[in-house]
Amino acid sequence: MSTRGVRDYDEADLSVEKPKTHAAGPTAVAVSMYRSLDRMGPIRTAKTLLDLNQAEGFDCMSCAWPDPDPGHRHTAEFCENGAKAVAEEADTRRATPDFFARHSIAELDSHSEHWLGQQGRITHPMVKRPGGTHYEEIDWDEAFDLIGAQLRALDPDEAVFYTSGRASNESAFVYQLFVRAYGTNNLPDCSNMCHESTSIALQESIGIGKASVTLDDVYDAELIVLAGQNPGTNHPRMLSALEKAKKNGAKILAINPLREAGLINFKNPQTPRGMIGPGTDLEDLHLPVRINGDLALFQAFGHLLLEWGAVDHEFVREHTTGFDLWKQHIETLDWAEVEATTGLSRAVITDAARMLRDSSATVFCWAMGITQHHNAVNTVKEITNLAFLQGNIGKRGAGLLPVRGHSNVQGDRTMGIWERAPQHFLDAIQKEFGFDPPRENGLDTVDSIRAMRDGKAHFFLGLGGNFAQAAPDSDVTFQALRNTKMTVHISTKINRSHLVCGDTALILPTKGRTEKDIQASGPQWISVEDSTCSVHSSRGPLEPASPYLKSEVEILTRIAEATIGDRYGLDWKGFRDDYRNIREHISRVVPGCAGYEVNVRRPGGFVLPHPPRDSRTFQTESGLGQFAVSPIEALQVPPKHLLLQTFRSHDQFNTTIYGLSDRYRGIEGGRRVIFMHRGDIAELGFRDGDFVDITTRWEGDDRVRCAENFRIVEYATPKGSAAAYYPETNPLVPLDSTAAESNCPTSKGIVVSLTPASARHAASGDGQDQVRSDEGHKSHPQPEHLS
Ligand SMILES: Nc1nc2c(c(=O)[nH]1)N[C@H]1C(S)=C(S)[C@@H](COP(=O)(O)OP(=O)(O)OC[C@H]3O[C@@H](n4cnc5c(=O)[nH]c(N)nc54)[C@H](O)[C@@H]3O)O[C@H]1N2
Ligand SMILES: Nc1nc2c(c(=O)[nH]1)N[C@H]1C(S)=C(S)[C@@H](COP(=O)(O)OP(=O)(O)OC[C@H]3O[C@@H](n4cnc5c(=O)[nH]c(N)nc54)[C@H](O)[C@@H]3O)O[C@H]1N2
Ligand SMILES: [Mo]
Repeated sequence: MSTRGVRDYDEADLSVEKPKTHAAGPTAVAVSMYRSLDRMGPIRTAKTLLDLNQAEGFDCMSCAWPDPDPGHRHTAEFCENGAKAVAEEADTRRATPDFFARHSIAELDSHSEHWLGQQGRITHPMVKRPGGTHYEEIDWDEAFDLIGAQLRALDPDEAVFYTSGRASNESAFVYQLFVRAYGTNNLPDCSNMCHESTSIALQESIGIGKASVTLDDVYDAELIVLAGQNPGTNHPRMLSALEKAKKNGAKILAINPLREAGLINFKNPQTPRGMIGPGTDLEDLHLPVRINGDLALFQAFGHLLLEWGAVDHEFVREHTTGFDLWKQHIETLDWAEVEATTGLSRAVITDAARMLRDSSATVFCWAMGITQHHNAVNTVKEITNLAFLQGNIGKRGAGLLPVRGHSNVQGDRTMGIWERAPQHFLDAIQKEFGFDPPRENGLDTVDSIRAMRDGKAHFFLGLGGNFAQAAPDSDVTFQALRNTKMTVHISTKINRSHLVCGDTALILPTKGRTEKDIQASGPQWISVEDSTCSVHSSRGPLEPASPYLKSEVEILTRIAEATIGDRYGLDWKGFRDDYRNIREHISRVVPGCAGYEVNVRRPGGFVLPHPPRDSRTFQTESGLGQFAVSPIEALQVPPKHLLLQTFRSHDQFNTTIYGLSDRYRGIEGGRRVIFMHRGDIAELGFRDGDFVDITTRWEGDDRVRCAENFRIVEYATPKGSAAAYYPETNPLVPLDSTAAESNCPTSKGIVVSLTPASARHAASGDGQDQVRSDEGHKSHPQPEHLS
């Protein structure tokens, strides 16, 4: 049995309390300040936090939630988790060549992701040579030469170029240009594991894969639907927007297996009411949907709205196609199937549908609870059907709002980081640079893993991110990466991906968004796009963590020079010397970016065009909004099995584990927990507090996937629906279990069974490197392979 148990705490330190019924408030401020001062000290704390999300400051790297207009920002325009993200990057600790000399790669690999991140910022470029046991310092020039030589020895389609959504527009544009000039479209990104289902669905139904609202629409909405999203933790600044909407009279409908604290009540730290008063109640109705019940639920809403005649006939007639077919399908709805799939009664579904009926301006928000399922693309299309039905597109206070994850994941796509970039984008590249980029689709994340596993790709470059730990099926992904000739990571801090290496492995340390970037022509700034298509500039206030760091643009252009030299006359030096040269090309290649340099420098930036939002026009095949018909598909769960969703705690950013406090859900001092319904615990013969191993049941292959030693926590989740944290549970997500059409891993819908833990209280470490968790507990690093 192959398992991997990343443990960074001692079970004895894990405590479970009652979940909270409000988010933010004084505790959030205290935690922000404590973490910031602890990691950065007082001067850097003041320098960074006062600059964060200000018009002339830097963009928060935590999430992609939009900023208010420049005139309406607070002195402290950030949230607890934004402060933690800044503290994590502006960390004063350093992982120097000396550190790497003291710790072999195997030893580092025995530590948890939390511990790795605590070692501080990487200061020098590092290499692991073939057969080597340690990373050693390498000269930048030699590093670029090694990469260039390796890439020139390969067929371009044998190389994989990954991007994590923190990269700026400038680095993303340069990166995709290099990769295409080199000769491949193998540009997988984190979006492939995230909102890909949204992009595919919206592209088909409204002709553009992005949100159709502005922040003002959220403020003006009469109803806000929050489906499969936990804003209190993952988009905390969204709570201020929801509060404002509530003050303006909006209602909130939350659709989530869990009653997340951030959906219940918000204590806004910017207001006295939030600091010492009762806060603002947010949700008006919470539907504790069974995992993956959303498609059936949205169809039931459609059914009731049709029955009640709550239809914007003019919008449907003028702007959409496919209504009649959809209507026929929806009218035959089987309520018994809906109730079984959603775990909700017809009565409560009807209450929720009334909220839709009574609203003339609804904003639909969603995130990973919707997109990471087998039927995710269809679910997003069903949300869009509902928006069409009531004309909630291109109308004030209404629209579709897929809430993006990484702070610039949307911008990276706009700049061409896409393994299936549209032909018109490739045409524009050809026209601008005079070479014909490859036209066939490249590999996405899952296909890249398959290609490396099968010996068809031999090179992996990661522009940020933590591919090894973020991708599904950890054992398969690790093996795939280890199969390669070379892995290269452009990173700020040590993570698992540096330890799961190819024959040669390179770590290229880069400047983060908090840091100054000075090039030949002087200080540079970069630009990013948020969830609502708003593009603006960002400049860091701090001195870089080490004098040896290079910016992402510098690193990428040097790799390009070392690989393809001046092929096609591309002026890589000009790009890095002055980022204005990059933006000039962006202004001619990327749709909607004419005048980019000027527009993006305006305070608050500019908003990219969005035809459905701006003029109710749809660049779909039919030129109209496309109603879609989808069969209800329910995940089949055999007796004695559960559906497991893998989600985020309040103290992490994806694979970066800030600390061990999932405060809102009452978990402190540990992460290996599985949240379960009381009835399931009893029926499976366990008790709250028992330790279990989790095993995946999947028909796609006969591989046994197991994650060991999780403590059962009784929790208010629908019967049959369980939850545990990512990335500890990634070994359980089968590589080939992906969403139809989008190929996004089904991280929110895994069928699992539980057995009593086999490795309970395994050896408690070597005693040398005690990890200090943020709550002051002592915990011990433990071997990851517990067998
Ligand atoms: N602090 C912080 N901020 C972040 C991140 C982070 O890790 N930390 N990550 C960033 C990234 S990349 C992303 S993509 C976003 C993620 O933001 P979210 O999508 O909010 O993240 P998850 O924790 O995956 O939470 C998904 C929510 O969906 C619910 N859910 C699970 N399954 C279902 C289902 O079948 N139906 C419904 N209706 N709900 C379901 C879960 O209970 C949970 O509340 O956040 C971004 N912002
Ligand atoms: N089971 C399960 N798996 C999931 C998910 C889930 O919900 N469940 N969610 C999926 C989602 S939504 C996403 S987006 C992916 C996330 O996948 P990734 O984006 O690959 O992962 P992150 O953890 O965000 O990447 C963190 C690393 O980025 C590097 N980094 C930080 N700042 C910078 C910078 O400024 N520049 C550079 N170059 N590097 C930097 C640091 O070295 C850090 O270790 O994971 C996916 N995987
Ligand atoms: Mo994401």
